[in-house]
Amino acid sequence: MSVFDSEEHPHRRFNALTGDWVLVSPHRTQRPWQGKEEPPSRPSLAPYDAGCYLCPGNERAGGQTNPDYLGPFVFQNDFSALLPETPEGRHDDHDLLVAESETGICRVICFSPRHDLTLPDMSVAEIHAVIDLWASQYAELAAIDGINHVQIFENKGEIMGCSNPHPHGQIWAQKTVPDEPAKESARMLAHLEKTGRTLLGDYLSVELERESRLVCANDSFVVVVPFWATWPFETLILPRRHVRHLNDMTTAERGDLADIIKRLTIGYDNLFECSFPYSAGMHQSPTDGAEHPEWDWHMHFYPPLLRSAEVKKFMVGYEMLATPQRDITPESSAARLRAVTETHYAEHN
Ligand code: H2U
Ligand code: ZN
Repeated sequence: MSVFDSEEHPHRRFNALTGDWVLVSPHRTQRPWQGKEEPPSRPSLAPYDAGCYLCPGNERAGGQTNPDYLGPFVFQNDFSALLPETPEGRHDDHDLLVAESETGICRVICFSPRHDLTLPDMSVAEIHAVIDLWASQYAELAAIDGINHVQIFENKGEIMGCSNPHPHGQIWAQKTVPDEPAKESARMLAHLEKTGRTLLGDYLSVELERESRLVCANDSFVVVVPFWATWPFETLILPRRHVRHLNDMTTAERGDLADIIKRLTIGYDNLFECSFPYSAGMHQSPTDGAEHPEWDWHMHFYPPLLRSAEVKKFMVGYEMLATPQRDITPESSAARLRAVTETHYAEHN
């Protein structure tokens, strides 16, 4: 038997941030593909669309009219999944049938008045303005009694279930800390208690030392394909300094965050020459009033594309029933992402 080589042999990797495992099968990347193929699409859009419910001056489904906004614009989601006035209550008359009421607030953020842009098309200054709005929204929602977690995210692309190409994201703020950040929170706290250092601070140190999973970096942030990545081109933005949430960042750091988001999303678009779909979002310290010294702000990008704009990864079969699995290794994904130019491919001609 030969010696174990993680570039060649099936293995599983531990996600130190959540405690989950992922199965990695690098030997499978050569397998033939006869699955679903769809034509690539970079929709050609007008800067303003009279039928868009997010464009300035247009009416939304709820009957409200958007103002003639010039920069990022936030409004309450007309179809909020969480509502502030839900009565408190609990059903636990049987151990196996437990339910409890949940309260919260859902908002939508338009990143730009322009219907035809996406984050990589926007300037660093324009993305900085979005980050400032994310930061003030986090602070405003955190200050509300009974809001203990604020989830900021973006669904991009039809295949991610995004309802509209107008650049926008969402905020769901709620009473309980949801499962993913709760798992991270517990692991971060255990690491701090054990070592006196933060988990993601230590993780960044080892990634900077190893280099094989680095994608790009600037003075304040580093992008890696995490060691435990599940999605083919999943990435994680890590801060170089201990910051628990956006409001711990200086103005210069927020500018650097805008820069790194622009470069990363340009790289994504270039990888398969399309408007690259993903779900992305940041995790910040819970807003339950505690200090949370264990928490480091970070941002996840979960893109579904596998080998081209036509081939998407599905989490099905073994992954639904057992554990997530990937073929291409995180190290080769990082190498491919590093190699794509930082000039947007659509500007080449
Ligand atoms: P997605 O594209 O990720 O689905 O987000 C769009 C959100 O916008 C969605 O949550 C809301 C939907 O409820 N929305 C409004 O608040 N008003 C509208 O007029 C249409 C859509
Ligand atoms: Zn629009």
